[in-house]
Order: sequence, then C-alpha cells, then structure tokens
Amino acid sequence: MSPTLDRARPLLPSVGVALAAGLAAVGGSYLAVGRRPAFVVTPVDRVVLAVSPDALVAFAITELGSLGHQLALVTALALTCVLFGLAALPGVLASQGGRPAVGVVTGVVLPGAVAFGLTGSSVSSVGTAAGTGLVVLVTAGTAGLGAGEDASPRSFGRRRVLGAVGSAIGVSALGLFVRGSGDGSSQPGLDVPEDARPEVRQLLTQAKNRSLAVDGLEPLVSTDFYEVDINNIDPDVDRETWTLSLTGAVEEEAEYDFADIEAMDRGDRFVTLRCVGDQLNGRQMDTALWSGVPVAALLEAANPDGDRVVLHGADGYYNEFPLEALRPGLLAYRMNGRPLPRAHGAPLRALVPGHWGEINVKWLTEIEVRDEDTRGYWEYRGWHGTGPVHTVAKLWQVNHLGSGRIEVAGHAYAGTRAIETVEVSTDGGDTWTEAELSDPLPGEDVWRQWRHEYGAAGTHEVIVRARDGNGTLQFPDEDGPKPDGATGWVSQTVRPR
Ligand SMILES: Nc1nc2c(c(=O)[nH]1)N[C@H]1C(S)=C(S)[C@@H](COP(=O)(O)O)O[C@H]1N2
Ligand SMILES: [Mo]
Repeated sequence: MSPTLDRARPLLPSVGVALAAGLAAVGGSYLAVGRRPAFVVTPVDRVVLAVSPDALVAFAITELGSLGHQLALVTALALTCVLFGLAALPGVLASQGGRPAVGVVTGVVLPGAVAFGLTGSSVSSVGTAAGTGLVVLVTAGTAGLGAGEDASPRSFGRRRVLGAVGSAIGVSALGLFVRGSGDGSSQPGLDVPEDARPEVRQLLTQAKNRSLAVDGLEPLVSTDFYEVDINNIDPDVDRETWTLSLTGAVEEEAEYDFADIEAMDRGDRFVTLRCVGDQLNGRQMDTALWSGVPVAALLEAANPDGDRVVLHGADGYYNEFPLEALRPGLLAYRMNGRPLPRAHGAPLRALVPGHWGEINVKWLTEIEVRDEDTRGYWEYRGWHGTGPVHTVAKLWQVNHLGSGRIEVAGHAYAGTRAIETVEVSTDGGDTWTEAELSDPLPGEDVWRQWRHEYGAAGTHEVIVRARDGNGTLQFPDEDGPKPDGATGWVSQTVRPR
C-alpha cells in the first residue's frame, strides 16, 4: 500500500461524516422552514440559475418543463450539501481528533453562521445548525463507544460514517414527513369551496355542468394548473407588508397595499393561460376562475402618459408590452374561490386577456408605465411571447368505446378571438367534420372543449383544427414554440382495438 494513501485513510471517515452533516444541514433547514425562500437551498438555486447560460435556462424551462426544474433543484441540493459539508468539516475534525465538545460547538456555530449569511433567517439557521450538530454529536458518541471495544480503527471509521449518514437521512426524512415534498401550494381542484361567495359558487358549478362528459378529459376548470417560473423556489410574499406601486410615465404615482386592493370592486372571470413555450399538443394551457380588480380602476387614477408598460414580480421577473393590452386586464388575488396559491403568484398576479402566459406576471409588485419600449425577461433571451396567442385545438383524449366506436376530444383556445368551431378529420385530412363543442363559459378569454365520435375499422390519422371568431382557420404550417409559439394542426395515428 502506498504511504500517501495510508496517511489519507484516517481522513476519509471525517470527509464522509462532514458530507453527511451537509445533508443533515439541508434536512434540518427543510424541517425548519420547508420549501420557502428561507430554505438554505434557495440562494444556491438562484446562483445556479444566474451562472447557467441563458440558452440552457430557456431550454430547461421550456423543453424539459418540470423535469428541467427537478434537475436544477437536484444540482442546487447537491451543491448545498457540499457547501455545508465544508462548513461542518472543522467541527468534525475536532470531534474525531478527540475534542468532542469543541467539535460539537464548532459544528453548530459555523454552519449556522453560513446559513444565516445565506438566508438571513434565524429559524432556518437554527434548523441547519441542529442538523450538523446532531451528526457531529452522534459520531462523537460512536467514536467513544468504539474506543471501549477492541475494534480496528477501520471499523470505528465505518461505524462513524454509518451513524452520520443514518442521522442525516433521519433528519431529512423527518423534514420531508413534516413538510411534504411539494411547494405547499395546494392546487385548487374542481370542488366548489363551501365558503366561496355565491357568484363564485355559481360560476364554478356552471363550469362543472358545461364540461363535456368524456372519460379522462380535463374539465373546463383545470384540476392541475400548469406552472412556469424562472426560479425553482417560489417567492413567499407576505401580503401584510406587500405593496403594489404604479410608477413611471404617469401623472400620479400611487402605492396600494393588500387591504386597498381588497376594498376595490371585485370581478370574477374565467381566464385561460397558455405558455408561449407550450408544445403544439402540450399541456401548458389551463383555465381557472380568477377574482380580483380590473386594472383599469388603477390606471384611470394614475392617468398614464406613456403607451408601454413593464410589470415587475417579487422574483425579479419583469415583462414589457403595450399598455393597451393591459387596460382590459385583471389583477387577481383569488383563484377558483380560494386565495391565490403561492405557486400562481400570491398575493396578486396580472391577467392580460388573450396574450401568452409570460406577460401575466405573478407576485406582482410594480406596474411601470413607460414612453419608450424595452425588452422583458424572455424577450431578452430571444423569445417573442408578449403578443396575442395563436389559435390551437389540442387532441388530449382518445377513448375506445367498443364495437369499433372511437371518441376523440380535447380543448381549443384562441384568446379573445374565441373558438368558433373545431373540425376533425379521421382520414388524414381528406374530409372534415365539425366537432361537438362545450357551451361557452362567460368570459372574453376562455377555452372550449370539443368532442367527436365515429366508427373506424383500420389504422387512421386523426387531425384537428380550430377556427376563431373572426372565421380564421388555425395556421397549418408546423413550427416549434421558439420564438413566438408553436403552430400547425395536431394529428395522431389511431389504431382501433
Ligand atoms: N413573476 C413571475 N411571473 C411569471 C413568470 C415568472 O417566472 N415569474 N412566468 C410567466 C410565464 S412564462 C407563464 S407561462 C405564466 C404561467 O403562470 P402559472 O405558473 O400560474 O401557470 O406566468 C408568467 N408570470
Ligand atoms: Mo410562459
């Protein structure tokens, strides 16, 4: 055996213990605060995002969707474990070097200080420090136990690392058990909340009743609303201290707090959102009943001089577009009869009729009127997603009803142009039939469902296309989402059973 390896060997268990302490740090912080900005992984995630090339970020968000987010989160988690492993190392070394008291104190204080520096949260830092402290304490204990027996130094090492890893996993599992693995942003489903206002209950019931009875097809109000964010961990905005300011090229700048907004006349609207990065037959298109204040009320009071607007979010996201598009918009603080979930922009988000999702800024903090144009977050990265949506008919469900009968169905959306008809071809585009449509929901910017049933003996190609309220047919030429939204007609090969 080489002498260098011999000298390094006693260090290996300490490195293992330190890495386990790093995991326990993350687990302890998670246990303390959950998936929130004060979680020690959040700032690391921001750094990972900031140093990643724009093209990679855009690819991860739009192409990989939630998988991209998970990959980025795993990277940030691993880096955070290593970071806190380093912070715990002096404590681990002292403890393994026969000074357990010094070790535990150092193993608590150093990682705690690093956590506080990163998050500014004492609760999160205490969780972090408790995690690393526990690992150092447990391994100091096992070191002592081993000394009494006549075991080899190698088995001490193994026992320490096992004890460390075991307690780190224990802390993390407890964190997951207590906090859950999600972001705490419960998805409002289709159930009509008991305590909602009568208008809201009536509208949600209407949406339920107008949804087509197609097995497996999402109803008119989405049960699982998609999410697109630039960050992995959503801002957690305190609505008590939150304010919305109206600034820039206006006669009268203004600032509103949540109570001001809540005191204004409320409106309830069905609105569909679709991400410009959505694939042609993708799932980044959903509908909810939103409640809030019409933007017009705020704009009138401010009397704007400019004709462009930038909306800013608490996560540093911003987007720029014509003020004209915002005028008929809604500032929503409730979704499907419940408070707006954190994931969808609590306490307040913008809803801009008929436009791609990206200008519907969440966690809204500032409406900045401008007299010159500029580029928003995604436009700066090569997208053109600030305009009106394309018309699309999705083919989301194929049901075999038996005896050669087939049911195809989906959702169609054309922004404020509205869906007039959906046509289906079951022979690869030679002939077209009008599909059955769900009764329209009240609202200027909401999707409809379509359904078509037919008989078929052999393998065939189903194609769908929508026509908007102006009579314009969905654009046929196929193109991917970048830069200004996917185009083409959705088609699928169907084999009878
Ligand atoms: N503050 C903020 N607002 C945002 C985003 C964001 O990352 N940060 N993403 C935008 C994009 S690209 C889309 S498609 C919609 C998605 O809204 P949802 O997550 O509620 O579905 O929010 C938009 N508003
Ligand atoms: Mo988007």
